[in-house]
Amino acid sequence: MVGLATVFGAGGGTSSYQEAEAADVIVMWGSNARSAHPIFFHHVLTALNAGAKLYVVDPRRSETARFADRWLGLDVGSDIALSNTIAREIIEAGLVDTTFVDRATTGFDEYAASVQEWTLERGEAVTGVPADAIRELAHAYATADAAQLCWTLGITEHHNGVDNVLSLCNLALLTGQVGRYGAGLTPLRGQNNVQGGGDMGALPNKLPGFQDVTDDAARAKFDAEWGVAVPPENGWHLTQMFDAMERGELRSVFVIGENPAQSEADGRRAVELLAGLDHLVVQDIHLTKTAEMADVVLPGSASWCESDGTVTNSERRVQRVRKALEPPGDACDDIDIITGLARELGHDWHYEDHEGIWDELRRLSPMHAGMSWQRLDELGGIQWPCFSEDSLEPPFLHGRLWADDPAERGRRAPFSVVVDEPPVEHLSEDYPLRLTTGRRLDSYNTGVQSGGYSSPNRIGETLDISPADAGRLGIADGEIVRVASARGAVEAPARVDPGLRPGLVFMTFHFPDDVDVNRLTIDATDPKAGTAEFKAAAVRVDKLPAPVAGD
Ligand SMILES: Nc1nc2c(c(=O)[nH]1)N[C@H]1C(S)=C(S)[C@@H](COP(=O)(O)OP(=O)(O)OC[C@H]3O[C@@H](n4cnc5c(=O)[nH]c(N)nc54)[C@H](O)[C@@H]3O)O[C@H]1N2
Ligand SMILES: Nc1nc2c(c(=O)[nH]1)N[C@H]1C(S)=C(S)[C@@H](COP(=O)(O)OP(=O)(O)OC[C@H]3O[C@@H](n4cnc5c(=O)[nH]c(N)nc54)[C@H](O)[C@@H]3O)O[C@H]1N2
Ligand SMILES: [Mo]
Repeated sequence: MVGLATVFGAGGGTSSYQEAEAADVIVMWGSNARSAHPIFFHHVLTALNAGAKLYVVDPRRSETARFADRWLGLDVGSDIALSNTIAREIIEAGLVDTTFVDRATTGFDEYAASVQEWTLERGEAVTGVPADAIRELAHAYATADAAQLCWTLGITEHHNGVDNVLSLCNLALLTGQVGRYGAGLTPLRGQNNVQGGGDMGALPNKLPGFQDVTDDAARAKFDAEWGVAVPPENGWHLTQMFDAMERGELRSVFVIGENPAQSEADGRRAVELLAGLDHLVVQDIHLTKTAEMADVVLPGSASWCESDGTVTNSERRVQRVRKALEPPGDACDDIDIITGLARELGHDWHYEDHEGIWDELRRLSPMHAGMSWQRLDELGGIQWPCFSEDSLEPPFLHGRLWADDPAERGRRAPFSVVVDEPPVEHLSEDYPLRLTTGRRLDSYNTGVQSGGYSSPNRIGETLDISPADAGRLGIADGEIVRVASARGAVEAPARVDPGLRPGLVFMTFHFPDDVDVNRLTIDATDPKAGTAEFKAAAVRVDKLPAPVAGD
């Protein structure tokens, strides 16, 4: 979101899901939507059935790549090298949308000069993707009537995730593939409501509606509504919190709906720091590994189908959720726990109902002002921004960039010069293989919510390895191996996967009670977004010694 906000001024995807169906070229870059975003991928499949072309940029031949017209299997962390090469090819082939660039962007000349060194040959050498595939993607994207560029964690979970995003925005600016129906930039969000969390100000530098914490005028509105003085300083994001724990500056933590003991990179460090806190409070619907460490557990918060409210999905669409079941036992809604705590702390918070909470947001966040409960019901959901009750904005953002009148066009979108930087942890003789981690369709994050489910097709944690590396190391499919990084080691059965290129291994993090994969990952972090480099660690894989006869 930081990257998109830098270029376009708004930290949200530019298009709606439905628009994928109107695209004639779709690029899924570091996104395995077939497994992780099946609803969105359904729209992609509709487009493919209608003749659209799909390009997938992923080090693995993922489930999504299996549907691709062309799969670009690049080396982990070489995305900027690839996008710069694509940009140079677009420029050299005369495929730049010069009208759009002249009207709506800044910094083209400097950017064009910066990618000049990225010939197809150099691109191939650095990324491992054949030059003809890079050329094909460049031409298809630039000449499409409407092209969608979608990305997820393969782009953002790197030490330079923001630069990765900026490098993809550059491609859209170069070709005018943004601000029109069907064309756009689509970052797919994680949970059903992670966008909503951001909208509501669950970010260290933002108030609800993405208003800056450091903006005096914005804060004044909240001070008046809430009857408190909102602190004017930005807070810490997740990885900065762990650094602050290490420095002893953060002594007390309140976790709501997260399981950091198992989801943080460099898990052993994370657990040590959580264990060393003076006070840890966890509010969760399950007794997680993090909750087991807590001084206070606020249990039994009601799950999503047992409470009312809204969620905002990746296409910025706010939808109501309604209570379908009564919560079990004494379980309470999260909001009741939070308002109850506020009252204990001496603030007289009370709301008549969920609509009352929503109306407070509408008073404070201009981009939500037009979304009354009634309209949300009638329309079945509304995308932000929605400034007034009589307006409905177009389904995509930044159409203004195409306006004939310069005043209407407003702020231009800047190109960004971005420099290729390999992952923080280099491969070495001791740790010669690249480990990337990610998801499978049938499990969810740290497994808290999907752990109980079993089916004959479901496999637990595995170390996925290419046939070439397995052969070289004498590892058979299903054999238990030891995987070690500079931070820790785990054991897991090997799974020989022909979709992996030599040098690359893959694990999920869905079964941490059996195999704690985050003991291996590195917590190198992008300072701009606070996202850890879950996608690139250096590891070694060893066969376990054969059991001694008679054991
Ligand atoms: N079934 C299921 N769905 C989920 C989730 C789940 O756990 N299970 N989790 C949800 C959450 S929280 C999120 S954030 C999303 C994540 O959704 P995705 O980001 O799509 O899922 P991942 O598998 O983490 O990573 C996507 C791909 O990035 C690739 N990749 C790794 N390194 C690189 C690289 O250097 N460059 C490029 N280009 N690609 C790379 C991986 O091979 C992988 O296929 O999924 C959400 N949906
Ligand atoms: N190795 C590796 N590690 C990763 C990643 C990776 O790709 N690789 N991805 C990272 C990413 S993108 C993410 S998002 C994180 C996910 O990391 P986490 O968010 O820590 O993992 P989850 O398992 O989704 O935990 C969510 C918790 O919320 C609780 N919960 C669900 N609904 C409610 C509710 O209504 N109220 C309350 N109070 N609690 C509720 C669940 O019971 C669960 O304990 O993992 C990160 N870690
Ligand atoms: Mo996520």
